[in-house]
Amino acid sequence: LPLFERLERRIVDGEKAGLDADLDEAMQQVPPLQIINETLLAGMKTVGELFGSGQMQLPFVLQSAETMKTAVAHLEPHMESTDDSGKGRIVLATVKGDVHDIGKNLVDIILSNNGYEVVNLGIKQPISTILDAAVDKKADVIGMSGLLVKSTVVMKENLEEMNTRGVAEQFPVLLGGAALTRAYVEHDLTEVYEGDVHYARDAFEGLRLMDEIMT
Ligand code: B1M
Repeated sequence: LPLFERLERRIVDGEKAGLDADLDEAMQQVPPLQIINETLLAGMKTVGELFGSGQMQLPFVLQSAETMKTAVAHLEPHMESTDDSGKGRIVLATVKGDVHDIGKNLVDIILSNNGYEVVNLGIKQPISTILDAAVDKKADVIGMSGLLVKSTVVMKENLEEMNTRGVAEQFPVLLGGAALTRAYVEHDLTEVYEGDVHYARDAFEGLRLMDEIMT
């Protein structure tokens, strides 16, 4: 297979052997972020489709996810980044009950490389932990990620909890993840939350929204 097709295939097959060499070769041709966006994410999309249609079993999905993480870790040091981290601070987490973190970690990388300080709390985080960290670290924004349909409900509950605690004015919220839709966030959740809530389709929209919120 040609290089970029081979790389995409490696994600689908969860094949780490030879991955680094292929990534190094790819970086001779295009920037690391483009490899992620155009090649590796295409592989993850296929994995999602195969899993969704019952053609791929969970352990293999996990292998693909691990391969994706290895690839991103290999590319990350080669990405362009600004030196400072003074544009603002975001506390970032995958919500309670949800283990998906590849997208969240991409958001972390993109924001960190573009002047933001990211406090990444990891996966399955209850709102109490997220809020404790946001207060403790004096966060400007709270970012929540979730890929399960049930996570969209958890996000709604989290926003209600923030209303109850009276911190909605203090914390604008950035939401992302495959199960969310723009309409759900910008219509339904905007009605729920007493502060500002924003939907990011991908990590780059996340960055654009952070820039907007912080100005
Ligand atoms: Co799961 N999984 N999974 N899974 N998994 C999905 C989400 C699913 C859609 C697959 C399918 O059925 N087609 C489905 C959900 C269905 C639903 O809810 N209706 C599903 C399921 C069912 C499950 C389990 C329940 C399976 C089981 O146990 N029977 C289980 C859930 C466990 C749990 O969470 N409690 C499970 C487990 C797993 C693995 C562990 C095997 C693995 C995750 C490994 C990991 O993340 N460390 C996994 C994977 C890999 C997937 C798919 C195939 C790929 C997800 C991914 O990483 N995509 C996924 C299929 C799909 O999404 N269509 C699927 C790439 C990633 C870059 O995209 O995270 O969307 P994404 O991030 C994007 C944007 O959404 C955005 O930016 C990123 C791109 O720039 N974004 C943000 C994300 N967060 C953001 C936050 C922001 C801003 C932007 O600001 C804060």
